[in-house]
Amino acid sequence: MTKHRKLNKWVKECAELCQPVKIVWCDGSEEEKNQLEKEAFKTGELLQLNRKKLPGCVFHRTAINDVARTEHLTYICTKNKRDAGPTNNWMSPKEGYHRAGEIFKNSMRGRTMYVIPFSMGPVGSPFSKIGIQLTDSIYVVLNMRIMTRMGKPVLDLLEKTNGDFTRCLHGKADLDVNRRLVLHFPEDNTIWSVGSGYGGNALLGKKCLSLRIGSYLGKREGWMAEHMLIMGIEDPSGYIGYIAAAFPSACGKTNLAMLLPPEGLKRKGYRIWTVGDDIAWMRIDTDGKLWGINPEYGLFGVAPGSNSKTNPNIMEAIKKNTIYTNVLFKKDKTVWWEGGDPAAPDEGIDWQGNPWKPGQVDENREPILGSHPNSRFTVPILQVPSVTNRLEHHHGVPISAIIFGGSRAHLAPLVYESFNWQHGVFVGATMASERTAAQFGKLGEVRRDPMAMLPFCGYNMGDYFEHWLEMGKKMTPPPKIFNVNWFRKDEKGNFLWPGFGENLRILEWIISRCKGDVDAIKTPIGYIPHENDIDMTGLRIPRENITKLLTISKKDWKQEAESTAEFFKRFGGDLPQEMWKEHRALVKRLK
Ligand code: OXD
Ligand code: MN
Repeated sequence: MTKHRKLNKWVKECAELCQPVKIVWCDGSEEEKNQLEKEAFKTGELLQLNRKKLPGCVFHRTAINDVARTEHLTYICTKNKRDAGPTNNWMSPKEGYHRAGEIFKNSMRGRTMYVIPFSMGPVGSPFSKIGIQLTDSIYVVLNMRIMTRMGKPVLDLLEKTNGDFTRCLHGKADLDVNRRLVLHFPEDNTIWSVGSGYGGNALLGKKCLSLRIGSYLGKREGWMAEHMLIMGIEDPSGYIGYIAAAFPSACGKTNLAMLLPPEGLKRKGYRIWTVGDDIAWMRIDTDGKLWGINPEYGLFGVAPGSNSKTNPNIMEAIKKNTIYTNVLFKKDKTVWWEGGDPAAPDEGIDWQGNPWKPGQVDENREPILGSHPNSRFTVPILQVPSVTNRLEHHHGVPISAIIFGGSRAHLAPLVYESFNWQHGVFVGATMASERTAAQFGKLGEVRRDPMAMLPFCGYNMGDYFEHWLEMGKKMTPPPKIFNVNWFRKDEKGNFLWPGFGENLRILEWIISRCKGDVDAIKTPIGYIPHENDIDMTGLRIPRENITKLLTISKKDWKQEAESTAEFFKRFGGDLPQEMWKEHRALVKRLK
């Protein structure tokens, strides 16, 4: 119970629909956590991991058909279809409430409904938003406890201000993919997710609130909710420049956000400060500049491929108080995943709960994986050694540069800078990645993912580009916008750039550009660095690699311009004219 009348009424309505045996208001305390874990150990929802080697860590397996976000079951429910735009699935609010309501009906019989008050962003900051999630999953409560600021202080604040909140109703129902829906009602500030226990579908503060509802609120209230990491780059003088960077899912945002400076730059005094690895909320402050916060409080990262070389900071962070999902369970009650360290154990229980040994193959002679490719760890961001000390700062950090990136084997140079904000918005709107062997579909096929927001924009993407353009006009001055491509290959198919910590060399150039310390070469697509301006201290790669990495083929870019025109046509009259203007200007420069 709460003094907040609207909240009480809504919880009551949801309970009438779902019929739980009991309602528990979560306070976020340590005792509550222990109690929930104990219950979940009893039912097998969670397994206790080795208390000595992984103190405070627990293990969870999702249902086998419930291991990733289900974009085809994710909808934006607005009165007018036009407002969801051509890139979102749409349903009318009436149909949405009806269809999901049928699945929610009586779905919590015999279960407890937990009420989770949570704040995205520091509690009480004018940048933050409060949500209340109702759920019948202990796993979800424990994850929300890490991923958000959760519990009594949030409820107290909501009561004190009698404020509004995002209504987030979640239920596992029967975890049947045919009875699963993830619905967003931006006009009602409401999210209904039913039939999935997977993080991206079930932790409603993350993609659903912070990006889909957040982007809608951002448009309405004049700020930006973006699928971006935020990091600070401290140079030897002690100056910290902050960047926000958008990459499509699975392009290494988590690794970049907490990279370890390579030896040569570390010795000079460079340091990285991690603000966030997935989501940025950015506003114009009283100084006319763009400031950003990470609304989350934890990381929900992909385990496979994480090891002490690719991301030493995360390996340190996940040694305690971490929830592991769908990884390999080892005999000594620790965990392992493909591409983890050390090498594969002799045996274990795989993510599906079957006995596992390395080298086993299935009936198609494909290796049987110990961990699911989308297996995850949930860890408090405060455990990351490189975490910023400004996490609780109510205004966040000043953003000097915005970076877009994708994975292009041949087209895009290692880095280029847009001519101005409007051109930068065009660069973001045409962002793309090529499919790798790990993805379903034709190899090398280009997938457009504007600002890495394609699955996460809660309204018409044409209006979203318009909003970006409007924001640019209000800032004095707006941040510079860059594009990076760590994934360029030579004729033989070898990567030209080592990536990982070495990416700092490019971030260093970007910050230098923002400070006005270096000039650059003008090309038809934007400004690129003089080769000598990239700090190569301690990195030995052939000089010709750098030349190749910065080459711009007019022929390839003309082809790219044709492909972006095709993409733009999907938006019809909803696309701002400025985007076509930038397109025409690019084609002209390429002549
Ligand atoms: C994520 C995603 O899980 O982008 O962060 O899919
Ligand atoms: Mn993401």
